[in-house]
Amino acid sequence: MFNSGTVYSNFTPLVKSPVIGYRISGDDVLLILKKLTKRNFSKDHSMMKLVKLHNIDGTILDKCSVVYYKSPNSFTGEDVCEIFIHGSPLIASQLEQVFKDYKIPGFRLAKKGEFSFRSVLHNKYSLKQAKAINLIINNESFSSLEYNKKILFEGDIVSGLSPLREDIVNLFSEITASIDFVDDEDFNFKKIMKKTQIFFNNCNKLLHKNRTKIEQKNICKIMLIGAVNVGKSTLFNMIIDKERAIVTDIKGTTRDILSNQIIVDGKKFELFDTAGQRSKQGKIEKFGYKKAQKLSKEIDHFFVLKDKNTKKAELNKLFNDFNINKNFTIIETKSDQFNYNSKNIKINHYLNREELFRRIKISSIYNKYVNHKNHRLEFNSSEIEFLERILEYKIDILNERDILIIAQLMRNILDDFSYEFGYINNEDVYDRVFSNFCIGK
Ligand SMILES: Nc1nc2c(ncn2[C@@H]2O[C@H](COP(=O)(O)OP(=O)(O)OP(=O)(O)O)[C@@H](O)[C@H]2O)c(=O)[nH]1
Ligand SMILES: [Mg+2]
Repeated sequence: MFNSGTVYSNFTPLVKSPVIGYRISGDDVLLILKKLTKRNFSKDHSMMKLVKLHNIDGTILDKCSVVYYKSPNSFTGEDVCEIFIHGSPLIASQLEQVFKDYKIPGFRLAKKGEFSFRSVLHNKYSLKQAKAINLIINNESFSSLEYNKKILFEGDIVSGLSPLREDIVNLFSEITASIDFVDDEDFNFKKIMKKTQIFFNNCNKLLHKNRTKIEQKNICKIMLIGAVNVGKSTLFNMIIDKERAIVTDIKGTTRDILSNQIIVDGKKFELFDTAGQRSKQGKIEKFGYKKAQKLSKEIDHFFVLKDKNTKKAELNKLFNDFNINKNFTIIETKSDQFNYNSKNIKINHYLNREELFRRIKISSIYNKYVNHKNHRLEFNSSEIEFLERILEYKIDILNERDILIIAQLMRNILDDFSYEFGYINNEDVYDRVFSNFCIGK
């Protein structure tokens, strides 16, 4: 899957930002650093240096921080350097051009997960820990984040699969030891099968307990609806803290659904901005409004926005169109402009985010729909899939009468455990694992 050679990749996105980071790993790191900075780095292990990077023609490419990690004290176990250029995608492309211009044999862009793969190869991390790194980045919930951090920081031993692996090793030893005594009076087939059954039952129990915990809902979906021009997109942008939706005083500005996820006080939300409702919707607007209606089944809570111009009939139509029952909050907008004398929540676009969240009670809305208890997990999602695969052996083994075949099937399970933990190197397994990573990790 991966070849040797020195590899590089950006490890931050290539977008305008304060910094863009590049990582290089392999034997040629010092050579590359020398060419780039025109200075010697061999004694400067792990010190962050402010240096000038040079183009091939000697002109300055950037002035930035560089860290050099001397093998084996690096993430990959190889010589590594990290370069923090100014966050311009153009500088990044110039840097990559310089890398290409060096024409150093084997110096190339890293593949997905190649840095993590190398760290496994050089025993810096186990395969399970490398998988945990990927899951930490892609985590959906705080409970799985905590579980994966535990594996990464404390090692394979804390994985819920470790005790199960020990059970299968013991069971397998007992079965293979008994093979020679099949014809003896002492041979107790029933006893072995009983233990096998207990093993599978235990796997099953753990699987179900943890699967329900992992699948538990951890996001609250809120949709903003209301008449055109009422201020839905303004509120949407305020909540997500980005100028994502276009805001204008033209009625019918938003035509398609926009969605954005945010985390507020550790609580995850998905917000939906929608096309406004009005009697004379344009073709695209109507399409967008219908699309929002279709999505409404998946929505937990609606913010129904109104202002002084909103008619009762318009509100009724919204409640009908979106099939709203008790899951809504009426929000009166533009309170800087209009005087309201209702008990409804009132907002305006001058509020700061903290005050806005307090008024719209975003945190208690979350608690209403999501069980926000942090569960302690014994498995991560990839281990759950693994357990499901192991349980596929159950029926075949428990229905089998030939101890030799049972032993062979048990051997397969044991091998699967070893692949899962990376005790047996297998290119297919590595391929599967690291192809899920992002480039640069
Ligand atoms: N004075 C005042 N104007 C606001 C406030 N909120 C929004 N507006 C203005 O109202 C107009 C419409 O705002 P939008 O957020 O685009 O409204 P919308 O509901 O998304 O509109 P459509 O997408 O057309 O349905 C814009 O000119 C906003 O600047 C507010 O709190 N006070
Ligand atoms: Mg809008």
